[in-house]
This record gives sequence, C-alpha cells and structure tokens, in this order.
Amino acid sequence: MSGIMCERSRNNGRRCMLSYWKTIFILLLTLGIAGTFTTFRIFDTRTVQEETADEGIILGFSQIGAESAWRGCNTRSIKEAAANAGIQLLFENAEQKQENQIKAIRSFIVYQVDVIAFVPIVTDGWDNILKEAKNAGIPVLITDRKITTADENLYAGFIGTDSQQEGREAGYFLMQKFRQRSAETPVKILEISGTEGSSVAVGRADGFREVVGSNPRFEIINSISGDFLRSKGYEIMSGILKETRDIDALYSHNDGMTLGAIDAMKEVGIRPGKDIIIVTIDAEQAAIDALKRGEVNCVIECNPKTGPAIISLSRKLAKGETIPRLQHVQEEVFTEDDDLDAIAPRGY
Ligand code: GZL
Repeated sequence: MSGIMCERSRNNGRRCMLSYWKTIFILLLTLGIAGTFTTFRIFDTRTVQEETADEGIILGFSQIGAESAWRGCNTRSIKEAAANAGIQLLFENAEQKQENQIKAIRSFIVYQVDVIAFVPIVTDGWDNILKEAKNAGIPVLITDRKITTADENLYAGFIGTDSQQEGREAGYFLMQKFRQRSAETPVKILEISGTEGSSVAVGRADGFREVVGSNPRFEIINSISGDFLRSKGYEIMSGILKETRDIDALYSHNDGMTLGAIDAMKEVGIRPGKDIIIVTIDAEQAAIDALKRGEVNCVIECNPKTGPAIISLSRKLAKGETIPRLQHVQEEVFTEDDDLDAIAPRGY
C-alpha cells in the first residue's frame, strides 16, 4: 500500500502530507521564479493543499473470489471503471472466505480510504466490522449481494441484482413451458442452488417458490447447493442421475453449475434441453451458446457489469453526498422462443 500518510479533515476531505510538501515545493518554486521577475503572485494554497473530492479518491473493494465467469466479469468491470475514473482502487480477493473480507475491510479502515465497497459473500456477520467503518467515518457501499443487519444505517446503500425477481422469472418460464401438465402428473424439478447463506441463493429460491411453490402441477423433488461452482454442478447431477431419471426440469442458480450438470447428463445419454428442461441464471456466453444449441431452454441475465455505477456512487460518497438506499440493475430474460441471433456477445 502507498506510503502516503493521510489524515481525515473535519469535512471528510483528505489533506495528505504529500499535498503539504507539494505546497511547500510550489511556494518555494514561485518565490524562486518571482525573484527573477518584478511581479509576485500570491499562490492560492487552498486549491493545492486540499485535493478536490474528485481527485485522489481511494476506494477499498473486497471481492469474494473468482468462482465463476460472472465474478470474473464483475471484477474486470470494477477495475476498469476505477482506472477510467482515476480512482485509486485497493482491491482484495477474499477467496470465498468471509473472514478474509473482514480482514480486508479492517485494513481499508486503517489505511483511511475514502470509501469502502464490498460483495458480502453471505448475509450475516457484518455488523461489527461495519460499526468499525462507521466509527472511522468511512461510508460503505454494498454491491451484488445483500446483508441482514440490526442497523441499516451501517451502510450507505446497495446496488446489484434483484435475485427474487430472477427466481420469479425462472418460475414463470416453467409455468409457460409446462402449461399443459396437470396436477396428476406434476413437473418434477431439481434445484441446484448457489452459496448457502448468500442473499442471491436465498432470493433465487424464494422468488422461484413464490411462483411454483404452491402450484400442485410442480414438485421440487430436491434442492442441493452447488456453491456456484461448475464442478459441484457436475457432481450433484451425476449423483442424482444414479438415484433417479424421473426429472422433468433443472432450475440452476448459475450458469457454471448448469454447464457442469449438462456434462453429467450427456455422460449418461440424457439430452439437456429436451429430456430435461433447463433454466439457468447469469447469461454468460457459454449459457447463451447452449441456448442456441437447444441444450438450455431459458437463460436469466444477472448483470455483472456494475463497475461504472459502483464508481459513480463511490465518488458521491467520497464527496459526502447521499446515494439511493437500494438500486437494482437492469436485467433481461432470454428464452428458446427468442431471436437468439439478436443476442449481443456477452463479454463473459
Ligand atoms: C449474483 C452473484 C452470483 C452469480 C454467480 O449476483 O453473486 O455469484 O450468479 C456468482 O455466478 O458466483
């Protein structure tokens, strides 16, 4: 981390020792120059000493890891947006461990960054570290996944996906796909869910059940967490297919797990998208390609390209401005009935 020692002034602006010496240097330079000319301009030190809120902003970002193509795109989006905005980004990869995120956020506090942003890997366990950030006067932006907290004032706002709606969209598609099915022969659904305790896995499950959960034409025969990992999607589907072939549909919380499950289906001669109808979330390129091949029937977008919005909100917070408490990003649904050639390259 940079050796610049910074202290936080009352108005949340930052006066840096570097700016102090910069001032001294410029004043000495001005005096030197003035000594060779007849006129002498008093330098307005306020513009030199105090960096404007738009320059020199330091953002501390704790990312959960690199578990999926979606996460990789999300990280690239944040890094590119920070670079384009000239914001210094302290970026920490927690490698799927909450304790690493807490350590990272604590290090951002010690460094006295202007803003902290993070993706909470799970919903619980954040109040203490967020109290430390609040006591240090550092605003916190939560992105992608949500937290549960006793005090909503511990963070400034959230921007990210609406996981409940994603779950509902999955339910709507299956309702339409199996509209001819009667309650006598219910649609048997396997759910492969995301990271246990994460707001997105909870939301995707809740939203789905809101639509199909009480409908007698649908039966969720099993729900197993694949932790958003392709390898676990493969393991789960392989294991289930050893127990039963009586599955009509797969609802998978992300494309990585779906692609693993498709590998397992193909190994035993099952035709994905035909023998088992598949609904998946993220909309990474590989899933869109599977949709085009007829191996997947519905792909629900979860937008990872939130970097520009995160940086814009961070700049507002660095200036002491307020931001919306809750912002959901725009997301689409792609189905087998769409003009699939019209889908733009996904970039992840
Ligand atoms: C969703 C995000 C999820 C993606 C997965 O907002 O948190 O985590 O759906 C990723 O691909 O691993």
